[in-house]
Amino acid sequence: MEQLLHDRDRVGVQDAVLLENYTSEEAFVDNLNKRFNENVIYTYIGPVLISVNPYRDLNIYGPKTVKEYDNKHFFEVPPHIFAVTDTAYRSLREENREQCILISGESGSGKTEASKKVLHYIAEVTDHRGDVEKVKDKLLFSNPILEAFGNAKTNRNDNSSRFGKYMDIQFNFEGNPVGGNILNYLLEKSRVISQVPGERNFHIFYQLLTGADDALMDELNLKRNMSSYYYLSNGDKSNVAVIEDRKDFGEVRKAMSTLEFTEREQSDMFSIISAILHLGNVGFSEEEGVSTILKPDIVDIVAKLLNVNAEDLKLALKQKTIETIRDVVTSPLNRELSIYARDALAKAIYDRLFTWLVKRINSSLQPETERKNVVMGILDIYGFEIFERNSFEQLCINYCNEKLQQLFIDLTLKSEQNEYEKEGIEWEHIEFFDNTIICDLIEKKHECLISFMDEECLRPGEPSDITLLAKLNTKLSYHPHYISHQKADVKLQKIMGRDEFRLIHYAGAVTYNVKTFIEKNNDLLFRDLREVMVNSDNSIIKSVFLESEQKSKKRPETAITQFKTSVNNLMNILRDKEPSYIRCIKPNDSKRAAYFDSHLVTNQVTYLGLMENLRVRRAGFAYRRTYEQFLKRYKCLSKDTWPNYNGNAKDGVEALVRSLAYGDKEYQMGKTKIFIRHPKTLFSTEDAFQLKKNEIAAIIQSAWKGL
Ligand code: AOV
Ligand code: MG
Repeated sequence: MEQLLHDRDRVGVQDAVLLENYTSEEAFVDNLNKRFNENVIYTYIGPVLISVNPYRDLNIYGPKTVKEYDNKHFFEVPPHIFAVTDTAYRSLREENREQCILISGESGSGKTEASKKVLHYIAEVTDHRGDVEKVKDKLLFSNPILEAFGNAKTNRNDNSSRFGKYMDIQFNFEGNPVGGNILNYLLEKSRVISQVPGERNFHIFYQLLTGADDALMDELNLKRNMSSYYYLSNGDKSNVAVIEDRKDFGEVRKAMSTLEFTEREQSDMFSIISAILHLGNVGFSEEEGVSTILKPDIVDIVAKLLNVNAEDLKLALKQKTIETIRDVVTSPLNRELSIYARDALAKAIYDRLFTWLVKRINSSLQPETERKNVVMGILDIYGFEIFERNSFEQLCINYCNEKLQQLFIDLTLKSEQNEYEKEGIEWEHIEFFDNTIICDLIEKKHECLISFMDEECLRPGEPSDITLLAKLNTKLSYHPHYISHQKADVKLQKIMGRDEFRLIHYAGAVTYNVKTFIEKNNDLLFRDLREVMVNSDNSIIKSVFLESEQKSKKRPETAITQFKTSVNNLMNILRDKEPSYIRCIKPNDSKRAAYFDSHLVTNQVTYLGLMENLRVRRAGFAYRRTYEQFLKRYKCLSKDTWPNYNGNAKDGVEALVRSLAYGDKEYQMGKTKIFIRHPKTLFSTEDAFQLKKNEIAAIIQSAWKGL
């Protein structure tokens, strides 16, 4: 037990709570660095797991390691994602408590890999009977499908998730998985139509083009040449060494059959992917403000693939119909608007295909019986983002992180408080930064950023990004966490554009550029195109467009309001579960093994609020253990408990600390645990223990020799 406690010079401490200088960020990062250099990537802050991406295979997830962690107490084994998962799983099984594993961290820090390890561990330690195995296969195989459609190569991560994901695993009373359910959040659909240099479109496009056999290619009217497709043309066309599209495509097809996708469903999906590729190649010219389609035969191909009427589609790309109270007005589009309509269609189709896919996977994951099951949720969601240029997407993502941080504060403080109460120890008030003020600034009814944005988007007349910014500045400048250009000091004004505003998030200040805010928030698809899609004979297209048509008989909700609703639903799902936290950290920006960039790590430690977390954990007592555990390890340090002791554990510990001469303020005795205030007390006890152990070993050895 606690074998790493005494090895702290070389591998650092396994729980940051034991750092002597716990308020120092430098000491904290140093400790991570020390461990990283020894290939130890996991460290705790109390129950919270910190994971530093090693960027190489460490061989620490195999069957031997699973066995080492299976059904072990958290403190008996070194920090590991398996330990956290095991603890959550035991609590679910033995106490019937619903669990959630919350994984956060910036792009490339290892969130998705961590979520897979959790699932992998659960799959390993549960029954291997045929029916259970089948459910686990489905859970595991949902990943390659979702990653094919929802992940892409970015400059930060070759396999970056471009959507947020929450997955429930449902367990029966025996503790075996019987089903699952996935919720998806905010797919980055703009990637379908363009990518920044060095990045790619979603994996599936490349997988299809390299992996499909000739018959399928013919059927889909596709050529293997990537540069034939405009929507792929500005992306990275080089073959990324680590991405094996062809092999991955095979995996996706296998996964689809494991999840019982029909042939028809698969062919409808690939038709849609191909239709999007062709749609991107539809060009327009313009005469006197009226656009014409340059190569109408491409539209014919798109129409055939989507199973819609080609003439209707052509018309819908050139005109828009608006219904007013009195009549219906049709007006022609100019070239720019035709391109806008084309791209909006491509994005809408892809986004809805993705949502359909999640639903389809969920229907495969439904448990066979209706019994009440207990669930363990896994949240793999985008971390806080601060880029050079931050737009609407970053606002949504950072808002979501703000809410998760709020929940985190709430739950960690609450659990500290609960433990103190349960143990009958006096609760000491802890000062901490409450980010409710920022959450309110973004989402509080009628007087927040979201409501003003919606107001402006829905306003008659000609709302623009600039009028939006003016409104935000007027209404929100009073708020301490909102900085307008005017309100900024001279130094800040120099780096802040006039089309920007700045929010002081819990994790730091972020400057947002309002360009395209209105367009992205309105998320408009012209009615003419929607009607064409509703009449499609492709079963997927028809169903997804019909569904959203029915949902939005009136005006559809804006993008950010929809997002707000889903974030708040997520918070409600998480709130009544027992949480486990995994905080992922990226060691460097170049995806390199064995390189620890302290500066970069320090930034992430700030964004993740880890120092605050540590402070809360340390506010009371650094160390706590049950009397049994404490006595078992240290009983040899007192004559009262060694070599023979038959009393109860609490009395034993009482006697032990008396002979170790602990100061009165240094510890408290709870109902089942001892609480120790400072690490140095524990360390001197630990050092004494190591000495004693060696002494005893020497005695035993000489006794052997004497025999
Ligand atoms: P992310 O999910 O946090 O980024 P990933 O989980 O995709 O990041 O990790 C990025 C890459 O780091 C992986 O493809 C692996 O190569 C490597 N990696 C991560 N964790 C480990 C590990 N435990 N052991 C070995 N290699 C690892 V993003 O989805 O971009 O926010 O949107
Ligand atoms: Mg990911």
